[in-house]
Amino acid sequence: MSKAERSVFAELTPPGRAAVATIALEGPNALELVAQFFQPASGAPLASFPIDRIVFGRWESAAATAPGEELCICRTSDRRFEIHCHGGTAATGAIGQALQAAGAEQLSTQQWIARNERDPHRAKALELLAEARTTRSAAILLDQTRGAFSQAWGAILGALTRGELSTAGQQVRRLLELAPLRFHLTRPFCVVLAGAPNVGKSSLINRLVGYQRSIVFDQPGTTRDVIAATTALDGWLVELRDTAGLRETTDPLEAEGSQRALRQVAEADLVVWVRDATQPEHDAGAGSIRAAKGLRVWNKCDLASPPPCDADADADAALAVSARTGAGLDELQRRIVARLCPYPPQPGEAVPLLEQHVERLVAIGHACESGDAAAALAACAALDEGKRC
Ligand SMILES: Nc1nc2c(ncn2[C@@H]2O[C@H](COP(=O)(O)OP(=O)(O)OP(=O)(O)O)[C@@H](O)[C@H]2O)c(=O)[nH]1
Ligand SMILES: [Mg+2]
Repeated sequence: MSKAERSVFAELTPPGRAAVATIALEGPNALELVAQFFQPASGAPLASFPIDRIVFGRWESAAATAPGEELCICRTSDRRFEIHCHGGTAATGAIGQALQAAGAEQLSTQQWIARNERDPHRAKALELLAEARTTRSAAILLDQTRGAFSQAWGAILGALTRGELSTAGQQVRRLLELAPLRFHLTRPFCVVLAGAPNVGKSSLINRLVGYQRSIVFDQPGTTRDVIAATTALDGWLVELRDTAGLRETTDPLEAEGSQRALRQVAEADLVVWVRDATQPEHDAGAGSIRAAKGLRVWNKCDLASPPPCDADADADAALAVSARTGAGLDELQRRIVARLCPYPPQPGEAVPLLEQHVERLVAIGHACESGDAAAALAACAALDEGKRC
C-alpha cells in the first residue's frame, strides 16, 4: 500500500498516568486493522456495529500482555475509530505497536491535529487541551475548540459592518483583556513570597500547598535558595516560590540568597510581601520593592494584631493572616487569584490563543478608537484571513 493510502493513528490523550487513554485511527483500511486485533464481547463481527456505537471487547495482539486489554471502541465514521483503553503507557504502547506492525503510521498528537483541524485557533486549543492540568483550563480550552473565537470575531465584524465602532471597540478590548491568559492555561503563574527573615514565608508556602515543602525553623536565614511548589488556586495553575529573607548582611552566602530573592521578585507575576505582626517595625529595608505587583500580608496575627494603618495609603489594605492557625489563608488565596486574573472568562467566552490574532485585535482596537471604520474593517478582514489560514 502506498504511503498516501496508509492508515494513521495518534494518541489524543497526553502521556503519563491517567485512568483512560484514547487513540484515534483513520484511513482506508481502518476497519480491517482494528478487526485484526479487537473482538467485541458480544461475539458479533465489528463491521456489523453501526457508526457511533460504543463497543466493549478485548484487544489481543502479540505486544499486548496476556490475556489482552479490555477496552471500548467507537467507529466514528467509515474510515475512523476511537480506541479507549487504560491510561499510562503499557496499553497505548501495545496497541500502537500492533497497529504499526499491521502497516499503520503513527503520528504525534500535533500532527494529527494539524491534519484534521484547519482553523489555527481551534488547532491551538486542541493542542493545549492535551496539556491542561486543571478542569478550569480544560473548560476554557474546550470552549475554544467549540468555536468561541469565531463567534467573537463574527460579533466584531457584525458590529463594524453596522457602523457600531464603539461596540466593536468594546468587544475587542474584552478579548485583549483576556489575551494574557493564553500564557497561563497550561503554564503556571509565578507568585513569589518575599520579606525579611523569619516572618513566616516558608510556613505560608507550606500552608498554601498543603504539605511541608519548605523547611521552617525558628531562626532567621533558614531558607537560602529559591524553593518552588506548584498548586492550583481556584483552578489556576500557580507556582509559589519561597525565597531567602531580605536583610543587610556581610555573610556572602546569605547575600547571594538575598540577590536570588530580588531576582525572583523582579520576574514574578505577583509578589506576596510578608511582614511579621509581632515586629511591625522590621521592614527589611525593602519597602522600595513593594511595588504595584505586591500583595501585602501581616503574618503571625495569632500572636499580635497588625498595626492599624500602613504607610502605603494607595496600596491594597494589608491582609492579616496566621500561617500557624490558617486564619486569613482563604482570603489570601482569593486575593492572589483576583490579582492574577481579575476578570476571568465566563463559560463560552473567547480567549485569544495566537500571537497573530492578538496583533490584529490590537490593530482593530486602534482603528476603532480613532474612528476609522474602513481601517477597522480591513484589519478585521485580515483577522479572518489569519483565522482560516
Ligand atoms: N505564632 C506563629 N508563628 C509562626 C507563624 N508563621 C511562622 N511562624 C514561626 O516563625 C518561625 C519562622 O518561620 P519560617 O516560615 O521559617 O520563616 P521564614 O520567613 O521562611 O524565615 P527565613 O527562611 O529565615 O527567611 C518558625 O518558628 C515558625 O514556626 C504564625 O503565623 N504564627
Ligand atoms: Mg524560609
